[in-house]
Amino acid sequence: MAHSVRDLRAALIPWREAGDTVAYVPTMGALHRGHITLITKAKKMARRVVASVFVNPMQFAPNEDLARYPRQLEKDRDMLAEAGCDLVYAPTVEEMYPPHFETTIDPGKLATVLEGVYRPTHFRGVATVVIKLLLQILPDAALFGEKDYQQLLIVRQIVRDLNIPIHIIGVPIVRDPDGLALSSRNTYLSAEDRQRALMLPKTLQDTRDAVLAGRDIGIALADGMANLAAAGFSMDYLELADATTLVPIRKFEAPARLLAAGFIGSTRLIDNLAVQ
Ligand code: PAJ
Repeated sequence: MAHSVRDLRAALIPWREAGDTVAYVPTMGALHRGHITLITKAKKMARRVVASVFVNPMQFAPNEDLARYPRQLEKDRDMLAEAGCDLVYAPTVEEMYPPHFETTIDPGKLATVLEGVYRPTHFRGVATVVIKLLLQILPDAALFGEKDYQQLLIVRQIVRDLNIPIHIIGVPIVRDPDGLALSSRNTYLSAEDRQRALMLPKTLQDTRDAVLAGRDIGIALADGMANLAAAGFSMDYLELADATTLVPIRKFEAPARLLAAGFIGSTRLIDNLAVQ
């Protein structure tokens, strides 16, 4: 396990000298089967796999769950080793943000819609840490889950805009058998709240089916919002958007994406689904 840029680069040098390809999976730890799926996919793509575990303070707003975000580095390390990860990079906050740190990445338009409306500083924090991590590791490819669909699009945008020579690979959402998308934040849910949370994936499916059946999009979304509210959700949004620009659409055209975010109690959940 490396905790500094220096140790990280020392571990990478012999692999690069041997001509090994490197795939990279950034995480905030508290790993579950969704993260492990990214590792397994990375392992199939490259000779070496690096994962990072870093709970990035810059992407949490002051009122968010930074302090209570689950931390279990030992367990994460064991899970990563088991999945075939060759190196875990777990930098300290001081290593990533030393005194006098100033530079941040502004991802532009994509960061201002959907999540960006409710978490206006979030993607600046994500973008800054992801670009730092990519440049520290310089992998051939980096893998991101579609669970954070807007994040994936933003990373693609920045890598393209800044000519960063790394392939960005999107991986489909991994769900529990009952449909709930796996998330480190699911551990906050009581058994009862977890049951109510199932309305989120169900509503996405129902709304997708309604849209594909030709129902008016505004009405389908309003019905979905009503069902989620009835199940106990306090919703931030349920939106149908163009799958690449995230501009809301009211006349169906594929490829589109349904995206939703809302609270069950104090736990904020996000999910999304392709509509095509
Ligand atoms: P984290 O929430 O730990 O997620 C790490 C990666 O795992 C992300 O690419 C995320 O989309 C993916 N992931 C999480 N749950 C998933 C699921 N159920 N199915 C498929 N993929 C899933 O996303 C972050 O961390 C951070 O913002 C980070 C990119 C590490 C920057 O700090």
